[in-house]
Amino acid sequence: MMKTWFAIPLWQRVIGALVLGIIVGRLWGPEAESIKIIGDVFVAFIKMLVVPLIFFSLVAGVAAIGDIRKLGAVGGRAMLLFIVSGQIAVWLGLFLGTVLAPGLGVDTTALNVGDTPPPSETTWRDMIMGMIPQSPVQVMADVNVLPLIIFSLLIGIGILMAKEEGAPVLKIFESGSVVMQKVTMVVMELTPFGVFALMAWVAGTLGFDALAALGKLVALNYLGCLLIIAIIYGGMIKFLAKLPVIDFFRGIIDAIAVSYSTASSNATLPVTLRCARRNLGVSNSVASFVISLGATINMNGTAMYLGLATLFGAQIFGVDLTWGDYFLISILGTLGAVGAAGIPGAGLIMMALVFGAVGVPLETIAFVAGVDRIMDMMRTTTNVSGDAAVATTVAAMTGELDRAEMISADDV
Ligand code: DAS
Repeated sequence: MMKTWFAIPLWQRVIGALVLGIIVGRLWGPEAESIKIIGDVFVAFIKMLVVPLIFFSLVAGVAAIGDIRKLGAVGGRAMLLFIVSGQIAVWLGLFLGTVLAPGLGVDTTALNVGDTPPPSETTWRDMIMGMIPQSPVQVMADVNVLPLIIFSLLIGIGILMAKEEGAPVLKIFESGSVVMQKVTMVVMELTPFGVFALMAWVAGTLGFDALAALGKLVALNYLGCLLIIAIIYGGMIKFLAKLPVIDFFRGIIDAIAVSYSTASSNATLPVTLRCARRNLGVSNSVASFVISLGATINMNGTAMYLGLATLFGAQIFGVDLTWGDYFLISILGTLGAVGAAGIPGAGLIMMALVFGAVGVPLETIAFVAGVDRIMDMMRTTTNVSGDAAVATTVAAMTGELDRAEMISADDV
């Protein structure tokens, strides 16, 4: 029985749990709330992952650069493209969430979610001082992710500068990052049970309005990702790398297929590297540096989703957001995407970071967890396509691209 269960791919178990949860919820009605505790346990385990996952995967990702001098021509261009595309992505998510408002019209009073206290009015000075990890352990205890990300980046850079003397510490973070990914995979095995309970709760308590809103959120997630791939990455290849766009996407088709089915940038990494080197003619050094770093910190599909999902949560729970909140979401959404590890469910984990800062109830995570895997598959495809697009563009700009190697449309 157990063998059969685990023989079924997780995403198929999750979708089955989602459908079954909706059916049971519609039949059971509001009493379905009695099994919500199963979903709450699932979400609690997800929140448990935030701090260790960011800390180990970000330190290991930065330290994997290997040589701080690499942060020069190639690294500088890659980081600039990562940051600019990440900002455009998160603002696209905010735009789609504002204009198409997937969360409007859902009456969540039945969920008895208390009014989330609006975040205390913080001055700019407080915000800047709040970003400094004065007490790293306190920052972790408070799950204060912004200073945690800054602390992690500094540790990674410190390891780079320490060179051989930093090697033992680097080993700890490299294995720690692998261990945390395995722990996350274990937690993700709870997904079908959490999804079943949460979808039964939502369907039984809120009915079709809520399900329709979730359907709209999934559709906007896909629309946002497709716009990023077509416009941001297509534009990068056409106008910066000055290469045929169709040849680029043909060259990464294997990485697209693997990223969509695994919902994991890390699992797709070997395929993305092979596509970049073999089909796109990117040099070994640029491909391994930019794509490995990108798999850790360049997640534009996730950044877009964090903007979109925060507006969804604000809409279903009636939280008014100011322009200052939008700006904060754009910063935290980008940093959340930087901190997210390339594993299934990373975007769901990072939602806690953004919601808390603008007063959106964390119950939104439970509300959307049921459909997250379907969205994660597309977010990951977007993230991986972005890693390949930046590597190809940086290689073309620094003379590290062998155009003769590039797959052409008429290749069989
Ligand atoms: N699954 C993550 C990745 O591997 C993306 C996400 O969860 O948003 O890129």
